[in-house]
Amino acid sequence: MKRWFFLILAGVLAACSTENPMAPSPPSSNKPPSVRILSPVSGASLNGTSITIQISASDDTAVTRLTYQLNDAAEVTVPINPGPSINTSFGVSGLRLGNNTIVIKAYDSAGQIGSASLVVSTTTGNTNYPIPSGPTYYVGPGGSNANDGSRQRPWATLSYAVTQLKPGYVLRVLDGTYPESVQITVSGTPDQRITIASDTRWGAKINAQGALFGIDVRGSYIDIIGLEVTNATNSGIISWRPFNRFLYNHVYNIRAQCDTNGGVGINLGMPEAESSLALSNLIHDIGDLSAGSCTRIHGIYQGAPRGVVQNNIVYRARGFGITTWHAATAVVISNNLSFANLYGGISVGSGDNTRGNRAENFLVANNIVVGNPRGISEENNTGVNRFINNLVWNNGINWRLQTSSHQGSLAVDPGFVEFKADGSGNYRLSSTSPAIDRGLGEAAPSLDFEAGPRLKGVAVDLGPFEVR
Ligand SMILES: [Ca+2]
Ligand SMILES: [Ca+2]
Repeated sequence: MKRWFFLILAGVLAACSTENPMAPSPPSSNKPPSVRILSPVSGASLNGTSITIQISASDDTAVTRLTYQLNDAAEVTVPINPGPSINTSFGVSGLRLGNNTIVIKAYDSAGQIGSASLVVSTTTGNTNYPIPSGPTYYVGPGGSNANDGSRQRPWATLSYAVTQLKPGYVLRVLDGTYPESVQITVSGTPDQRITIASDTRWGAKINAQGALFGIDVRGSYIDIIGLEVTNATNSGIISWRPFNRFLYNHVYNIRAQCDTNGGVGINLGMPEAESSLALSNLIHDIGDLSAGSCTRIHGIYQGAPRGVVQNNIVYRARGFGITTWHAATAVVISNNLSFANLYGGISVGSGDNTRGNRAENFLVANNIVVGNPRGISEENNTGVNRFINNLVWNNGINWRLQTSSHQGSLAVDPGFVEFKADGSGNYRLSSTSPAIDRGLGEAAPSLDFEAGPRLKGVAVDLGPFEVR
């Protein structure tokens, strides 16, 4: 049995190995190298965003260079000692959700190429999200701002790297700690957004070291993806301009004071910051909890028209988990989980408004709001809003609406795998949860908190995780 297994395996590997038909005609005595991928097997499925690949390569003279290409990105050179026979393993990171194609090439001194390829798929692990393609640059620990920004020669600081970005560019932030407050003044365009993405989810850690802001976005059409942000004293992330998006980030330990400035985890509170998106972020411990509640310190703050707040997990803010104020109107707040905040779970309101509008035409749906003094409320200047299919449970008062009514609400235990108020629980829905398939499709984004499909089963689930 072992023998036929290895024969089949050898056949598969041979089928994956191809010679480059475009190579110049060599002397007949000099043949191209050959490459075999020893692991993983093609078609492998894995969690996470990086893998180790083991290969062997050989040549009749010597293999002089080895490279890999991930999903048609630029070739990356793998360090080797040239020789007729190479056995080595190397890491490939930055895998995207779903299928990834990796092509490995071995060169000989005549420039002839042998190659092999494999396809691996990543599942809905905790570290996945899609990163767009485009001209891609890198910043990483041990880099230098005198480098060219390639993966092999990354820049050193985010503050420098962001000044090099143009519309359509992607900046990948390699895993490590960045003791910086990063201000972004460049802008993308509607068709050519600028992306700043951690190479793996939460692997790139921005420590603001007591500065007001961790990430301070003064441009437009900017996407911030997958970063950890801590130790700001006003806002972890703040956006001053319209059309910015904040996805899959982890913002916590924001040491805001309960003064007139207050503080926020993700601050989209400026009346000019319209049409901004906060999706699938984890936000917690905003303000000094031991000092009690404060209505100026929140998890996510929307202050402009047409914002979207979806799939976020927010807990332990001194004020509201999610709140709107200033010129907020026609905001969508859906599929969030907000718990254990010191003032309230989700509030819809406007005030101090320079644009003359009020909080109306909101869609607040599919949220789970648990264990706050107030569950879901309307505050100050509000009109008619839609509150549909929300689950509110164990709040001091579940509902406090003033100009709207709610439909399809549940007031039952959501049936998490494990609820803990300190954030150490597992907030996926258990198989018997009443929140499964209870969501309004109109309000749901296309992906869930883990960048898995938002719709499974007959309808979307409530809260940030789609479980079945
Ligand atoms: Ca050769
Ligand atoms: Ca479902």
